[in-house]
Amino acid sequence: MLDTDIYAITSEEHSLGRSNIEVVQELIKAGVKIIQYREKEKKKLYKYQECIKIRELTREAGVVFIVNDDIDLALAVDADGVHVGQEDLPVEEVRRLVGKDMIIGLSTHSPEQARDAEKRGADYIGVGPVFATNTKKDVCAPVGLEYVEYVVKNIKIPFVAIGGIKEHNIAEVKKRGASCFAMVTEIVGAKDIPAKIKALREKLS
Ligand code: TZP
Ligand code: MG
Repeated sequence: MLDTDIYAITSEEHSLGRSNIEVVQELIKAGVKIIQYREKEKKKLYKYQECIKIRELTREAGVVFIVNDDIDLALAVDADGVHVGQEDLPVEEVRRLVGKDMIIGLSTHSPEQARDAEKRGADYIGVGPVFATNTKKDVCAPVGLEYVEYVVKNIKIPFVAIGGIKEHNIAEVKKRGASCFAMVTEIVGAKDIPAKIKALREKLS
C-alpha cells in the first residue's frame, strides 16, 4: 500500500479540456501505479459511468484505484479503496460498510488527527496541505513540512503528502521523509502528462 512514488488524483476542471478517462489513460501510460478518482462537479450517475471505465483500465494495467468521498460508488465499481475526509463518516463506519479488504484512506491535517486515524483503523493517511493550494475548495491553511516530519517520526501507517506539491518543491518534501506524493493540478494540468511524471521522478531520484 502506497509503495509507489506518485499518487495521481483526477479533476476534470483542471485537465485542460481532457476527460477524466483520457487523463487516466495518460497516467497509466506514464507508469503511475495509484490513481484516485476525485470529481466534485458531477452527479453520481456520471461519476459511476466514469469509474466503471476507470476500473476496467486500472485493473487491466494493475493500477490501484481509489475513489474519493463516495463509499457507495467505490463499492459499486469494485474499487481497491476509498478516501474520506475528517467530516465524512467515521472510519469505523466506513470499515463496516466496505469490509476488511478495501483500502481506507483518511485526510489528516494535524498530529492529533494522524494519531486518531491510526487508532481507528485507517490504512493510510493524507498529510496536508503541505503547501498552499486552491485546488480543494474548503481547504485549511497549509500545515507545512513540520507536520510531514511529525508523521514520519511518529505514525506507523503509510502516508501520502498532499497539497501544492509541484516539480519545484517535491524534492523538499522528500527530504523531510515522505516517499509518496499526491498531486492534482501539477499532473492533470500538465500538457504532456507522461513528460510531467518523468520530470517529477527525476526530481525524486
Ligand atoms: N487535499 C488536501 S490538499 C488537496 C486535497 C485534495 C488538493 C491538492 O491539489 P494540488 O493541485 O495538488 O495542490
Ligand atoms: Mg472528501
